[in-house]
Amino acid sequence: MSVETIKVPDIGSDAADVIEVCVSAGDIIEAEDSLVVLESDKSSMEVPSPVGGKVIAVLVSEDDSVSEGSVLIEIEVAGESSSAPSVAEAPVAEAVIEKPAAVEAPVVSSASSVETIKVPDIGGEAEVIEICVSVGDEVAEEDSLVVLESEKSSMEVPSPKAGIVESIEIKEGETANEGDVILTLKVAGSAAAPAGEIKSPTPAADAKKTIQEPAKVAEQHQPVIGMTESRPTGNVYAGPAVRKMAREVGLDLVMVPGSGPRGRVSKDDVKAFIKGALKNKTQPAAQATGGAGIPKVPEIDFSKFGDVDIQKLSKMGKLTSANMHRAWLNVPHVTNFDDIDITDLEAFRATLKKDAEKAGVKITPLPFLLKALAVALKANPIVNSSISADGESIVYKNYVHIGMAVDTPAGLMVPVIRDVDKKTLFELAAETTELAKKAKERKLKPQEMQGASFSISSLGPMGGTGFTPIVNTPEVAILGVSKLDTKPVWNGTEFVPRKMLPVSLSYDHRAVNGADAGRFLMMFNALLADIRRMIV
Ligand code: CAO
Repeated sequence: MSVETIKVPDIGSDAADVIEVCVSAGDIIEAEDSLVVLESDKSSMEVPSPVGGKVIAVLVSEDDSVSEGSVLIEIEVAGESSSAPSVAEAPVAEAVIEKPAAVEAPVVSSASSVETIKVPDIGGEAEVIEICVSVGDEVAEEDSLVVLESEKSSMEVPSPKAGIVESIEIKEGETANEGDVILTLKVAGSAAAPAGEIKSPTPAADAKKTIQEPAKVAEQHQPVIGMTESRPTGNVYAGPAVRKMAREVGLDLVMVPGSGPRGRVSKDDVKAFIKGALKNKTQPAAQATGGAGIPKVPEIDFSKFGDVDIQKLSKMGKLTSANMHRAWLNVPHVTNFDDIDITDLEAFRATLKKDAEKAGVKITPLPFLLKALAVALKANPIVNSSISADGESIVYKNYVHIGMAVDTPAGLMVPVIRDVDKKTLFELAAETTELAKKAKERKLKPQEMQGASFSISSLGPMGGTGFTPIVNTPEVAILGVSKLDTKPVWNGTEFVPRKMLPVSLSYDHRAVNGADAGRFLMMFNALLADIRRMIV
């Protein structure tokens, strides 16, 4: 056992701020894991551990100012002490320069409008591990051109100017030294620029900008879904150990959302991404259609912006979340909207109140909606179907079981009213009340939540003027019901007040097309507008 003390290496600047501490006391780390990220006025630098072991003391905090030789971390190294570097100095010399390139960086000279970009001072030989551009590419200022890596360090060389890549003078795998030509760049709109102007290194402020933008880079993951081969990893904020790990498994780091501060990609992010990708691969084809390659939303520490409370999701909440996500990813949703004139229905409902009371039930508009749905579903069987798991067939159901979304303190539950087409209005009223009560008291049995062929989500008075419900796949459609309102309706000669019920039908466009949905909704509308049609 020995204790290694890691100090700040030569950072080419008098002082630097600790902008990130990547380890805590007690952490077991491997050689090359990042310990801290330092940022001077000119550069950003990750200090990797030269040895594996246990962190026993972290001697700096974020925002501390440090300089060459300041003590950062103490690491207890397992095994014989003689095999490890004595103390401090050795690892200091091995510090990784992660993104300082813009500062010292590209040595540039000009020939008319063509700039020659050269390898900056990287403290010795480095291997070209990645060329991030191709001939003809249009690059913006600070876009990464190449990634260089020495035995212990990794560095991105950003473009000092916007322009078009004219030629690339190095190859991946080659060894590069300071002054070697990387590429030539035709600088857009600067043909008249005097040669001397572009010789000046990229200003420090710009360098900082490059360094401080990895969060943006993380956001940029969004549009690259599915682009596994073509995007360079150059713009990814990750340390050399992580890059090495990604290279070893052939992973393009641009695909991996970074969960670290400022979007930094960690080894854990890489592992989680690979696990997720493998899981998606092993899922049945029908389920895997949506999830593969969807990048994770970057983790944000909201407490940085204000006081927060964190509450664990209930089992129910997690289940709902997973179901919603699966449905959203797998189902191409379309929603049709309609307003239904239920003035006459409401008048009839009022006349039923006493009878309903006698029968011990409460009659809301819901049982009417269910009855009309049953008729419309039987007449439009595609809306009451499912796509088979292999995606090869449509399964038409000769039963009408309707799932009813119920808002409960524990979350959303969807008990199922079976054989809706065979039940009376009062039976449906009694059953919806009973199932909603059971849901709210968490007394539903699993079988009472299974087997729906269609769903309804009645937000009623809370429903506003319309919403787009999510199809409860493998069902292919769901009806959303919004708030009943009295509105002026033109009857051909005048505007008259009518009770209008807004509804929305979301459907799986793989099974139900717009005309199917339109026909269904027209029929449903007509049935409710004149409920006598239900017995026709
Ligand atoms: N517009 C205006 N008022 C309506 C209405 C509508 N569309 N639908 C029902 N109402 C009225 C009812 O008539 C009742 O009025 P009274 O108390 O004056 O008689 C009142 O609103 C409350 O009705 P209810 O909610 O008790 O009964 P319901 O049959 O309409 O609905 C249930 C039952 C279980 C569906 C409902 O309670 C519920 O939980 N809805 C929320 C569903 C949900 O969360 N969906 C979202 C899922 S996706 O996140």
